[in-house]
Amino acid sequence: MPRRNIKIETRVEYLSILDDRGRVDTALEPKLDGDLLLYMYRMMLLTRRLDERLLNLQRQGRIGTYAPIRGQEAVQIGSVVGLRKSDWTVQAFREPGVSLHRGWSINRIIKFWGGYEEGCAVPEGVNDTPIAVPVASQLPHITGIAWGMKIRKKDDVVVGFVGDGGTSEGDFHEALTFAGVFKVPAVFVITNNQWAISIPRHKQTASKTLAQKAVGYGFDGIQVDGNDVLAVYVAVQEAVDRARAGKGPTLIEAVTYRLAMHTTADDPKKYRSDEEVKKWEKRDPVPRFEKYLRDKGVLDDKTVAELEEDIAERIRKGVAEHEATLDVNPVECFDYLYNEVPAELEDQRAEFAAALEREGVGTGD
Ligand SMILES: Cc1ncc(C[n+]2csc(CCOP(=O)(O)OP(=O)(O)O)c2C)c(N)n1
Ligand SMILES: [Mg+2]
Repeated sequence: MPRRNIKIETRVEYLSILDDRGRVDTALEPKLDGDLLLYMYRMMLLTRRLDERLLNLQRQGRIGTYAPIRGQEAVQIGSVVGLRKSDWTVQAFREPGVSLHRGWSINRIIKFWGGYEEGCAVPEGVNDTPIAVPVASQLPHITGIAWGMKIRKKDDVVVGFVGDGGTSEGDFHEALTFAGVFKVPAVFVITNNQWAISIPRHKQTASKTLAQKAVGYGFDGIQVDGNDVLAVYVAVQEAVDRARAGKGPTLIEAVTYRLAMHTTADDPKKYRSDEEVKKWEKRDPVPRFEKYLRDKGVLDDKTVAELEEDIAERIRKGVAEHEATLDVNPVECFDYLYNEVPAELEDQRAEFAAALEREGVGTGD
């Protein structure tokens, strides 16, 4: 028979547990204890408040370019709170919620966005890779670290992140191909926030979902409501359990939205409508989860007020720690790229040094 259909076993599930108004589907509700639920909320709120503070610090000229994460808190916290300390996470550049949970200090996170090399260093004892700004360059690392775990016969797993735009890079294909062939204990989380700077999701790929790409690599993909922290938690934990049991990788597409600008160097009004943003604001993951916790009796006004106060204090301390340890001369940014600094850079260096002196900005010398 020259022509016949090849049967390909496949399915792409969609999972949502809380609806847009925070009402739970009790049949799907995970049985999590109150302390964990409260911790998840606290981390989502801390991530939100730190994001707001970083945006303000950039506007005040106190840090460099910043990539806000407003609206993406549930993907980050839901993906990592169930991990062991010995597991690994591999971040792109828009995952401060992951960093906070894994043990990066607020000071270190601010230092990263301030352009200080200390902010790039992973804290001692934390199994994370440094933040990856080149899009999708972190994906082969997810596969590589997971393969290493398999070779060493450990039952640790790797959870790694990539954006919707990152799925179009060659690194995505290479990492997922290899992960499927070697059945590595990896969970690839795509934060589909609908935009890659000004490129909308529908121009990124003609494929109906990003989750279905897993089929081509020989493993499972699932799409989850990325603004529902319970759905993210359940999908990732199921994938983690499979990976630990030697059943290989999973691709998870978390459908969410970047409510703010791509970075502080971007004006999203140039390429998307206010209506679109308003529609997604109604699905904001933080109040949705808060509503669920209040209905459950885990959270009340008093606890929220205490959490807000504690978070404000933590952030205040983090900013103060950062600003007390800026003993560097900003002019040094010209110094370490070339062995012999080109003449035009020497000129810029002198101009910059003179400007700093005029403005009365300390050089740390
Ligand atoms: C290899 C590479 N190409 C281009 C860029 C510039 N760039 C930074 S972020 C970005 C878009 C990424 O979109 P997505 O993967 O959806 O992540 P998001 O920004 O939405 O978090 C681009 C093109 C880069 N950092 N690295
Ligand atoms: Mg994106």
